Amino acid sequence: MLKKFDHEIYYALKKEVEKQRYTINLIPSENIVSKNILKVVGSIFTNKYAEGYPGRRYYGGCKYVDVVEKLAIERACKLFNAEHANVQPHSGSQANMAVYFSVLNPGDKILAMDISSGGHLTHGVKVNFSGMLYKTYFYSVDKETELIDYEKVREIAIREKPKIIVCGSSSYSRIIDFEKFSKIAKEVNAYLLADIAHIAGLIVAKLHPGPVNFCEFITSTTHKTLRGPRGGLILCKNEFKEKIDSSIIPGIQGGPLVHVIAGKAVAFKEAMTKKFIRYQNQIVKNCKVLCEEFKNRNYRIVSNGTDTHMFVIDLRNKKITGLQAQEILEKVGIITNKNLIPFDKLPPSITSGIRVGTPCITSRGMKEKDMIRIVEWIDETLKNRENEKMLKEISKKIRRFASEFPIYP
Ligand code: DSN
Repeated sequence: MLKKFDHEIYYALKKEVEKQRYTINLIPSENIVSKNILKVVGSIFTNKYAEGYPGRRYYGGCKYVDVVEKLAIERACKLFNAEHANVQPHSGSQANMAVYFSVLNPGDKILAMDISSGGHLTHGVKVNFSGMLYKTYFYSVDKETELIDYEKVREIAIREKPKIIVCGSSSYSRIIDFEKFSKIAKEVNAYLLADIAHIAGLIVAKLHPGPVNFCEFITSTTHKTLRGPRGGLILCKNEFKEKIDSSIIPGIQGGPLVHVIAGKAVAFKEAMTKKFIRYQNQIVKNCKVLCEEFKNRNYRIVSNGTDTHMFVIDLRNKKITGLQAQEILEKVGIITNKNLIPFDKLPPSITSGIRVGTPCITSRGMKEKDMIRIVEWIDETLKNRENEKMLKEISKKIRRFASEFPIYP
């Protein structure tokens, strides 16, 4: 029994379960997996080594592992209408690394969105391998509209001639026009990589246009809107199949996490159901209400709205930093993450904003009317942040409210 053998880990797990049950999680990159996914990810597939690919492994005993990985590949291709899928990346970062390693040489140029506009560490940030190995150039959102300025992207692409252009983001809340990116990439003879980690579920539900017809490479995580286990995924055209597969192994990974691949396969199957499509629609409906409610209470939303599952709130007019807001909200049981706003003057460790989203709370069954209450509590908390008594009251209400929604959907 874990409780007896390792009480410290048992205790942390018990407290994490309580925390997930009694709090409201607005982190847009997190979600809640189904019991079926939990079951396979916690299964004895974790015991198995399976370096290689189905039918060509470096280990014996891979008969059932092959079944699992083949199913995961077939389902991923069907779900996204892709020619080839590699389901082995341990994370989104590994997926991006494998794409770069498959077609770039050290010193080649990458053009991607800058981090304060919504880009990701692996999109060429200096402190990341992608910024260390490659020459990186960034496009930003427009200062006024805070939308991607495709003309500017084109200008930089023509000037710098990158070998790859990356589109996709961690905090851009608007539709990304993959077709426009594709035209720019073709004009400068660059590869196009769409990192759809955040919006993969929305793409499946056709709530966001899909990139398959426009990009050589697509990377994703499987645990955000897609609601699978923590992991990565690469989709590509058949012509890049060998390059991508050998980029993962032997290039950058060893043994695949078979238990996680099994979880991915189940998640892809779940994503083919009508229930999943309804869920995605509800995510977006909830997010719009959440966003409008913040606007009604005089919060400035980056780009003035959202088309997706998330948005970033600029807190400067509330005289509070992202870090302070994150901490005070956590105190009452609302989990968010501090986030840079475009052209932020504060560092990433402090930030002027917070990022919020609805995948997790929608998985728990919360609806539009619940969004209104959540914004009310956030607003009351930030306004009364010095008032301990008031914070305790709010915290009790949130605990009672959250406990009504299941954490095992
Ligand atoms: N950590 C992810 C997110 O929160 O968006 C990106 O890697």
